[in-house]
Amino acid sequence: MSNDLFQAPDYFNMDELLSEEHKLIRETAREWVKKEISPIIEEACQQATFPKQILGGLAEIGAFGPYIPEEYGGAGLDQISYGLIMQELERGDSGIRSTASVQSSLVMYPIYKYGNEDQRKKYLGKLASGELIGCFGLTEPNHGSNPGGMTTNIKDAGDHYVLNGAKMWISNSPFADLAVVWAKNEEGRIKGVIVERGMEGFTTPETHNKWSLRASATGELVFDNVKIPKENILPNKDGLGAPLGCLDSARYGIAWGAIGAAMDCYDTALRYSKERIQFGKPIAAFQLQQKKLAEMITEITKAQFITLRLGQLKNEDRATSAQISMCKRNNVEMALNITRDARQILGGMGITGEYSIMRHMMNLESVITYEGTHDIHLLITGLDITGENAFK
Ligand code: TGC
Ligand code: FAD
Repeated sequence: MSNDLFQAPDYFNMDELLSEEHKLIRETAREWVKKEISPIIEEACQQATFPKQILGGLAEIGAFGPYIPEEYGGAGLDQISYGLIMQELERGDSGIRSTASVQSSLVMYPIYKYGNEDQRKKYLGKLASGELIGCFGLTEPNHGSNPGGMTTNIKDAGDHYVLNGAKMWISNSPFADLAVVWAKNEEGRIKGVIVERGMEGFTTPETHNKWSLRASATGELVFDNVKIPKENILPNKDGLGAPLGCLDSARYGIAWGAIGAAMDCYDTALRYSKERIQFGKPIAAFQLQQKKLAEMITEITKAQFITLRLGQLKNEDRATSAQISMCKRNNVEMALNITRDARQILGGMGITGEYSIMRHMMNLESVITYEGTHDIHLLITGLDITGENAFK
């Protein structure tokens, strides 16, 4: 993938609906991905290592907290700009987008939204610059889709709290400087807790042998009587709605990101189909391959438009959680289907690391599960349209 020839499809001239600023931001991210991600990503995935050297670059292109106000170190951009950055990063690799999603929507967002002024000042600038990297601990070994059942807990010990429990499947945990962790207090209310690396009793073992998101570090968060200063509790919101509010923001970014992965696979397959000759013709000339390509661009185009509309609604603070769920669900499935068809168009070459398709396919198997599984998002839509809760 060192020779990155990517050309973004825009079949319905969506660019005409974007501002000059949006296009500039997207171009900056696109060029950065071509220069800094494409040449290294295959090796990073094969080695299953997160390329930490890119963290400074991610900060420079504004990928950490794009929509966080400038006074706190963010880029002060709108939601569509945020989405376009996520699209370009995931065009490179879902693991790179994951790192930026977690930092922005799952660490900076809760500190900005639910934290006090001291917490904002202490952490947000350093998170925006990449000096600090964060992670988000919601999922537990026995509570994935049902985070409300969590058992991680804090107990009031006078001048501090004591945190016990464990989180699992946490992106960035093995190297994060801090974790925004969700834990129940003695009244059973869910609170946000900022846990810093180095606190006694806090460890972050890495999860190995993943076949997916290999360029993203995943691990656990283990709390064994960790002493938490009272000023590390996020004071301005509690209950399950607090972490779920963060997920709305991250799921929205993922909806854009999945389009990036799909665009990369479509572009690769289209180019390959024009160059690969079988039976004396480019395979692009055969109807069966055209069907795949035509359906891919149709699905990408539909996804681009619901996602742009979602971004407009989000800019106006009118996007509902259910709309975000529908968009995340639709786009990730769309992208995964495209990876499978694109892989077939490349024949045997499609399984090699010479091309990005198989890597995107494997990554998207996590993306369709994290931030709410495909089933959970369907049930959210079901609940929204019928009023009937089919979760429990
Ligand atoms: P339920 O009773 O429906 O709701 C509890 C409270 O939360 C409120 N709420 C929301 N608030 C904001 N945004 C949303 N999307 C919300 N959905 C619900 C709700 O109004 C209620 O508020 P209140 O004030 O009445 O208490 O909760 P439930 O226990 O029935 O669960 C509902 C369900 C299943 C939809 C939810 O728990 C869920 O979404 N489960 C999926 C879990 C999940 O998505 N985990 C993701 C972990 S983080 C991650 O995967 C990061 S990957 C990052 C990367 O690498 O990119
Ligand atoms: P389960 O909840 O056990 O679900 C198993 C199956 O049962 C799924 O198919 C699900 O759809 C289905 N199911 C569950 N409940 C119902 C129901 N009511 N009705 C019908 N079907 C149901 N979490 C974090 O907190 N922070 C992170 O940074 C993070 N990063 C991740 C990175 C990776 C690579 C992965 C794989 C996961 C990550 N997660 C993270 C965890 C992720 O959010 C969970 O894996 C996800 O929410 C699903 O939980 P689970 O794996 O426990 O599956």
